[in-house]
Amino acid sequence: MLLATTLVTAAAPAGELQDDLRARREAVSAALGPETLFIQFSAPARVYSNDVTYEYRQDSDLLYLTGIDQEGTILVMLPGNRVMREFLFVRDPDPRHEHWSGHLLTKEEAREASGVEEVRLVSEFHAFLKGLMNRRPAGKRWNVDPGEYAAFFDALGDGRARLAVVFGPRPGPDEDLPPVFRFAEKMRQRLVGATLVDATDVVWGLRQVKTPYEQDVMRRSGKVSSNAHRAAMRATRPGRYEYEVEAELEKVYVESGARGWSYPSIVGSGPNATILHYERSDRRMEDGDVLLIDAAANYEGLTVDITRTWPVNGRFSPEQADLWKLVLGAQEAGKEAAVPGALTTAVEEATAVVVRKGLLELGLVTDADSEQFRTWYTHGVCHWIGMDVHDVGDYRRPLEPGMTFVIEPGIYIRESALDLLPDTPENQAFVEAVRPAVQRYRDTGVRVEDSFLLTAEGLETLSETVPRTVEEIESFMAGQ
Ligand SMILES: [Mn+2]
Repeated sequence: MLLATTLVTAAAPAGELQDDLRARREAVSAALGPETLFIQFSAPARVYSNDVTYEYRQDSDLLYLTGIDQEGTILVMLPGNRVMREFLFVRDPDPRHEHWSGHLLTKEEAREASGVEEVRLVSEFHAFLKGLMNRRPAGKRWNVDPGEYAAFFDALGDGRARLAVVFGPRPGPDEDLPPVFRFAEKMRQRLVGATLVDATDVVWGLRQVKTPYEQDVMRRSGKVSSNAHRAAMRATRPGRYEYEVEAELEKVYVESGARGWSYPSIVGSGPNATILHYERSDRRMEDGDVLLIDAAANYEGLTVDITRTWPVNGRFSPEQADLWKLVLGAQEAGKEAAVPGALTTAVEEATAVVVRKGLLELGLVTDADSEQFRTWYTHGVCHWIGMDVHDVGDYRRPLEPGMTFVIEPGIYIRESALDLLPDTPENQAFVEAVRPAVQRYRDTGVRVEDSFLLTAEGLETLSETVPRTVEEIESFMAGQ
């Protein structure tokens, strides 16, 4: 409920967000056309244990279009309507619920927070839909302007109407239908005269290019997460536990007004730095380890994504510095490739060129032109960021100003990676040749990840204040 509360208490500039939300909805409406009914549901609460739920996480698309962070909210848009093109359904007043779980938005508060003029109670939703199906809508303003819904009703009568929802990824034939698919199926049987259309590309395509308002929030979000990384760097020393550093990191989120993390913090020292999604954070950090932290806050509903790897004792060993400089160089190459009109695959490819060559120089591969480098360079490096840390958006779409993304090359020297290779004569020769270098670099993982906003002038780094080079990190950790 944080976002909605923030809006009502006007911590954000009054009206700026609401203007943005309105423009987002208008863009969706324009793309869907006047014969379409668009419906977007909020996310359900999810059970953590027995009668305890997880902290509520709103559906990103509903949040994007309404700014309402409350369960039981539904957005309906009828772009062909004359006046009431947007309807917001919110939970009915419930004093007992408010006693146990806090304030529920009144219709007026929901109207102010979202900028949707027509707010109704969710208990009216089914009657509203039944009215649409029968071309005789319920609602107090029906008699005022009987032609309000004419465009949609005419389309329904002629069999041209469309029901649009964000389907998202399709489930496999043996998987259960997600709720939006079940809803669409019910509607298909009852909303005679309408065909189902998928609004995923429309909504996710919009989310892919951040509005000026969102860009400002991304900058603030980047600052909070950058401060957290700095605090974590300063809190690191031999003998402390990973969870102690994690506490210092996440403290910065909360005291900055962020709700918390946007994904569970990855705080891995020593061999744990080679585990991509390490979550336990229970190891004692030793002199000579690196610590890899991949973490970011959910701030006003938007997140960046930052990773740094630093020496626990404040000084990189020669081997650690070799690998760190290699990923920094790869990231630099990726940044140069991240220009308007380029594809993210070009960014990936630019980093790989540097990594292939660097691994050959370190003796970790024997053939820079082969796929050997994938033994140590195991994941993609460029993804969108926004409301979700791996944000929605088409990777076939060329980069354009307003897009936000990360470049995150990482190298992980796990000896066991050699055991995964198919047992062929070529691989046996490869394993034999690289074994000494693997011994030298074993159990070391390094990843550098910065968050970027592409502007017409070039890349803006949203994580700029986090020390990055060997020299920057060492002098920062020394307290200089
Ligand atoms: Mn990432």
